[in-house]
Amino acid sequence: MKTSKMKWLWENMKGYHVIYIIAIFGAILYNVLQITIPYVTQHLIDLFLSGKHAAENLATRRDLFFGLILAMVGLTFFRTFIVYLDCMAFEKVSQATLYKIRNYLYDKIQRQDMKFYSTYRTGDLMTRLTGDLDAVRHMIAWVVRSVVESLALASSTMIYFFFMNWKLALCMLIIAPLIFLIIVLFKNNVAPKHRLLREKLAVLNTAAQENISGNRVVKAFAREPYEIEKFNTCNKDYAQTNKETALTWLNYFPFVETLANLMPVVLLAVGGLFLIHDEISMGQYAAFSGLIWAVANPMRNLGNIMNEFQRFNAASAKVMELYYSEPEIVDAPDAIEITGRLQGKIEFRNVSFGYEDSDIPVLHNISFTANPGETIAIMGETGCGKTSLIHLIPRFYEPTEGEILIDDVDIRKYKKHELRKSIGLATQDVLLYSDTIDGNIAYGNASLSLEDVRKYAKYSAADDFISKMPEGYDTIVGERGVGLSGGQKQRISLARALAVKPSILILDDTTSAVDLETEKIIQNELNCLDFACTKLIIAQRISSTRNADKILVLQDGHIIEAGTHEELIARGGYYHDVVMLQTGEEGH
Ligand code: DGT
Ligand code: MG
Repeated sequence: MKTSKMKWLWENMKGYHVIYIIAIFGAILYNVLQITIPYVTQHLIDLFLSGKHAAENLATRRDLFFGLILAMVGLTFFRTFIVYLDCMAFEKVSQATLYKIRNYLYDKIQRQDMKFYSTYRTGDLMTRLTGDLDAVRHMIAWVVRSVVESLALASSTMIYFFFMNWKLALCMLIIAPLIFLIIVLFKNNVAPKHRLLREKLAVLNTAAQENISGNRVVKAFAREPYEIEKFNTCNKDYAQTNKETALTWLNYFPFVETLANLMPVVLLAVGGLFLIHDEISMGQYAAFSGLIWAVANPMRNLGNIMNEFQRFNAASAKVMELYYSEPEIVDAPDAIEITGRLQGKIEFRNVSFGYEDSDIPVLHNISFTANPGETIAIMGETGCGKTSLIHLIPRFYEPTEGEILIDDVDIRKYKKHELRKSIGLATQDVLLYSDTIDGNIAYGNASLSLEDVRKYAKYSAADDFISKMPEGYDTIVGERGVGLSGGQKQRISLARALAVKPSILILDDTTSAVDLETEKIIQNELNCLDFACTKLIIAQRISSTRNADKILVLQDGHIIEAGTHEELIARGGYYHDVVMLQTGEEGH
């Protein structure tokens, strides 16, 4: 990562730089104001209480006496007011930055390739969007402010001390280097712990997320006790790491505390001697003593600040990784717009493919052509590469060799977004959103009227069962389509794919869970759609492939047979055997 974390943060605070700098100056101001009270006190003491002319001054300069007291009260109010405004400013900037980064990250995630989603686990991504980002916000709102406060308070006090008596001030500073040394040692020790803690949180979130999404499997296998135990282990692990991280400071704290507590001792010893020798006045001694906390406390606070800083360090590294991640499949600089509707001609030319994270090739030298309006059926045993093949068309993945052309143009030359809009895809693993059925069908085309939604539902033989539901198209389906049968979900997913009026319709085992009767209805409907499209249909049933213009049989990533139903039966190969098997068993 090229950009440093603080620079990255600063860049993301764009639009709020001025207010943030004002807020920082505000923090300096209200801390410097802290020392005005002891300053006034010092004068009060020297002039009116313990000085040589105290009694006389009290009698003759009463207005100054009250003036100084009034100034003290006024300054206190003024300071509180600034503190208030300052807190608001820090909060505002941090929230606004958080909002901006979170939106940006979400956007980034949306635009990633399929590979990204198999690399990052959902729980980890959620941690980045929540806990990690909060640590980043905390940096803006609290850590920076605390550093400024501590520095402003300690340094303005030290300046004041130096002005009163530089020798005494120097004596008090002797302790500072030792405290800094301890803080550096602490930092080196705690930094890896924060990184580990952050990892454990992601593991914990992943465990919770996977378990909640997979609740049906857990219940089906009665694995609740196992899952509870598994989560418990993660939770314990996280709690333990959290405790260890928090307790790290305790190893250093006694030394810092002892050193900080030595300050008043130095003041008492050296300051006392100076007082006896009239090097400082009683008022000055009182000022030293009244302000010693303003040097000691920031030093005590350094541990806390360092802790939070390391938390930010670990979290921001994760956030920035996502922030700067780029999809690998991008538009070419001269990518062409798809102006009208695509004809829908698909051509695979010697396409080979393998997933990056595995060495096993999945597709070998695939070549075929689907002419506009044709139906191509793809068949083959499970794991032979059917889904992988169709995922190359919307450029979810890039072929390792060969090229894919749509309307005689290499798909890499199209704008990715537009290419995908021309394709209607009903995936094998149906996912419906927690929305109404109407909303789910119109997902790719939000401007669709209910009438049109119904039309597409009719094409996919879904209108009947949807209309029978008490709330019809307004029925809200649960997360991932809970509340619907497998076949019902498939039909809604088919309607969704049709609703974008694609030039290319891809159905990945979309009718596998519907009964033969309904499947037949769907096939008839697909033949009389009110728009032209090329169809690629992955199916295992002969009833789905029979009427295709071409059937491709895939085996271990190779096309082993290609032709029409009749041609392939005549060939007596794999397809022939499947036909025999299915018609024999199904009695057709
Ligand atoms: P199906 O749906 O069970 O009938 O099988 P197909 O033909 O759709 O198989 P497909 O294309 O999903 O998988 C082909 C091979 O590729 C199989 O060995 C599993 C592997 N594979 C699938 N998806 C991924 C992936 O995301 N990453 C890796 N590394 N391998 C994958
Ligand atoms: Mg598949």
